[in-house]
Amino acid sequence: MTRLTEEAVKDIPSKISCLDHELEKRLGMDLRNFACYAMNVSADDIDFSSYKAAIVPVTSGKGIIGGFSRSVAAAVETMGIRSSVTEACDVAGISEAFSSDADIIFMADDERFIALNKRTGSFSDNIWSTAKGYVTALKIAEGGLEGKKVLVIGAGRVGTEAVKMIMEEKACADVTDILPHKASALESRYAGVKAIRDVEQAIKDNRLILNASPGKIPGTLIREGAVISSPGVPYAFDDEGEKRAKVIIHDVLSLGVAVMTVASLSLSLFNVPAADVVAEKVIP
Ligand code: 2YH
Repeated sequence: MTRLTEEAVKDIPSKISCLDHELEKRLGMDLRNFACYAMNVSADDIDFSSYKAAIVPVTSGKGIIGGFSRSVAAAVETMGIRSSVTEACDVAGISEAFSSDADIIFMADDERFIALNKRTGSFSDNIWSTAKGYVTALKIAEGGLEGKKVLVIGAGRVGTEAVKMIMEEKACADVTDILPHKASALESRYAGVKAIRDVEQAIKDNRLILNASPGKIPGTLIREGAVISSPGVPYAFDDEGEKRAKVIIHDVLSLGVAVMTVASLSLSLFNVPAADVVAEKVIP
């Protein structure tokens, strides 16, 4: 799984308002409205200002990513929720957050990134939320996915969740991965999914692309007018690709954080499963 770097997140707090403008321009809604749309709730039904969030830095595994917690806080603030980073890390940080007036507690190690809602006891997961955000972005940018074919590049955890969500949109998916057995596993599990070996040809053939891989995609492969939703980090596209594509939706962290924030507020009955922990989506 791709681990974010200090370099990748360093500009997030200062550039977060640009993301709002970009989303307005590309999808016709700001980050908060987009996240609510993705979760099928109305922004008017949530009193964002009544919530507080705490972000707990976690030192386990490969340790703290400089600027990560501050960047999560900046994204959550953009949603209209007051946010702060706890002084302490790890268990001490969780206990600090629990004994403060924070309602939502964000924390990430190398495997999981969750938002725990103290009021409801439910939590949302970044992988599921990222997939939800980018499939929704593709759907809005394309004006619906029903009956269409999407090329999913990368059959990791985000790509796998995205494939399931694309199926739920009554679309079909061609899937490719640098490890072909991962794409084949999805093909045998879901009707409407086809594993593709030749990634270059697949990019040439498909106008709708969800890129959930860390690889670079040469612009010469991109079809004129392609609609691309790309959670993959680092950014995959060059000038030629940007010129050819009708739209490329990409962001390092905030889009997924926005969806997981709304998910943590709107899921009182169900926890969002981590990809590959639970086979079926449990949200009705
Ligand atoms: O970037 C990651 C992992 N790849 C999980 C992401 C799930 N989509 N984790 C961030 C680690 C943050 C670190 N522990 C910190 O600074 O608190």
